[in-house]
This record gives sequence, structure tokens and C-alpha cells, in this order.
Amino acid sequence: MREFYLNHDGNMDDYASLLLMLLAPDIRLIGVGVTDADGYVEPAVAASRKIIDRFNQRHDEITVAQSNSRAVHQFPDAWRVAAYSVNQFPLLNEHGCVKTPLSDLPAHQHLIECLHQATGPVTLVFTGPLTDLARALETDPTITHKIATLYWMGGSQNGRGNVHMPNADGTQEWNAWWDPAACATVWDSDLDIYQIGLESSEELPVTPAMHQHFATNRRYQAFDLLGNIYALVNSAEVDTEYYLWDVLTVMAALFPEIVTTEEVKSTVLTTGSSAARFERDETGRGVTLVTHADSEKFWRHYDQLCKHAELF
Ligand code: AGV
Ligand code: CA
Repeated sequence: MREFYLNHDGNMDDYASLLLMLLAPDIRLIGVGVTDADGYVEPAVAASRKIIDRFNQRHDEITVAQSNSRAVHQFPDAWRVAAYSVNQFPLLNEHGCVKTPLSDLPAHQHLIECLHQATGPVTLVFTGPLTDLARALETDPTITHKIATLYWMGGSQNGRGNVHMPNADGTQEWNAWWDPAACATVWDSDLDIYQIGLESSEELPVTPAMHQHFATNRRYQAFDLLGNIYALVNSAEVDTEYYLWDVLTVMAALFPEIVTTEEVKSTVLTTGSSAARFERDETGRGVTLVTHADSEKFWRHYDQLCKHAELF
């Protein structure tokens, strides 16, 4: 049984990613860490524990850990506040109590502990900044032996970014920009890395048809939650383009056949307005970059996970 650990940062596709990892039939989720980045961390931790309470149909023993890592460049507040709304969803509060335990360790130490307790090498999925992983590697370099592969949503390898800030040059992706030095630390490690960059999910934008699909299928509890989550992606956001970035990361880890990849060598800049820019460099660090997603295969697997959940 493949073991997974998820570290997410509390935006809408992060919750969708957690949900899909709970619905996959043949894996085990051994822990969840939550970073204080694209969602306020307290409601993001609470909402994660409630999603696990409701959808942990494999009955994995999962604890959730709150990160104490801090931003170099914080996300816009307009995006971060939506975590409070998710945490208030009636679907997640029906029973008025939370059962999934909260770890007393900060997320980077929780990650180290979960890796040491795991039976085999663990697949890591990071759908936000890499800070907790970088700190874990610095605290205990032996953990690399317990990591099978890192799937990371972050960065851009083609010079086109999504950070539209006066102090950024437009080449970087937000998760990388939150903590550029953490990217460099992870790039310096010998981990096997799958990178899902901005270019990877271009085939998977949030569309009106997707909202309708979730609404039409709301009799399934998983689709009902997804419909509510994605209803919070709206025009209040500074940058209205939204893709299934994190969800593709999880789906690529679960179903490798839905993606096409390329081996890419790169280095990452860490200072100034180009910080978090990845540059192709033949002497740089190699990763497997997802270049294309087959949206038909993606949705077939996605629907199967959500419809086969026997929860009502
Ligand atoms: O850059 C993509 C990352 C993903 O991990 N996040 C959102 C996903 O969880 C940052 C982000 C970019 N544009 C955004 C973002 C937007 N319009 N709203 C919220 N977050
Ligand atoms: Ca995210």
C-alpha cells in the first residue's frame, strides 16, 4: 500500500486535493501538515480536520499539524480569508465536534516523525510553499531515505509567472515566491522531484462547466463539498485566473498515466525581484516536469473517485 503525506496551504484547490487523497481506494494517508500561506492557518487546520472526519472512508489514522513557518512574501489577504468560510460550511459542522487529532508538533517536525514511523518510503505531496520540507531536511537529513518521491505544485519553468506584485518581475509562481530560499534548499537535496509548475495545468482551468458539473452531482457528498469550495473562487480575487493546480499534483501522483513529462534541469534564484525564478540550466538540478495533462482521463478518474465514495 503506497503511503502519502500531504502538506497544503489552505486555498480552494488544496482542500479539493485533500478530499481526493481521502477518496482514493488503494493508498494510505499518514499525515497532513498545513502551512500559513494561501489561507489563514487556524481555520485551514480546522477545516482540514473536519474534511478528514467526514471523508476518511479508509479509516487511516491521520493527525493534522499546524506549521509555524513564516512567509518571506505573504499571499494577498483577499485569498487567505476564504479559509474562514470553508471552515464554516454546514456540511463540515453537522455534528458540532472535531475528532481528527491535532498534532502538538509544528508541521515540519510532524513530517519528520511521520516519515520515521512509516513502513516504506513515503510519497510527499506539497501543494503550497516548500518551507516545512526545507526545515525538515535541515533538521534531520536522514529523512531522505524515507521519501520515495516529492510531488510539488510550484514554480514556473518557462519564465511566465502569476505573482503580480510591484516587487516581483513577473517570472515567478506564488508558492515559490512565498519562500524562495526553501526552493533552493529542496533543489539542493537528492530527492526525486516531480514538479507541477504553472505550465503543467494549463489544460485544466476552472470553468462554468466545472461549476455546473459539481452542482449537477451534488447528491454525492464529495461533489457537494467541491461545489461549495469552488464557489468561493470569485471576482473578489486580485487575479481571477484559477486552475486545478494542486488537484493535478495529487492526480499525477495517483494516476501517472494522465500526464506527460519532460526531464528539466534548472536553478532557482533567491534574491531581489527575480527571487523564485527558475532558470533552465544544463548544469542545474534535474526534476521531472509535468508538461501536459490529458483532461479527459483526468476527469474520468476524478469522477470515479467522487462517485464511488459510499458516504450517504
Ligand atoms: O500559484 C498556484 C497556487 C496553488 O497551490 N496558489 C493557488 C493554488 O492553491 C496561489 C494562487 C495563484 N493565483 C491564485 C492563488 C488566485 N487567483 N487565488 C488564490 N490563490
Ligand atoms: Ca495551494
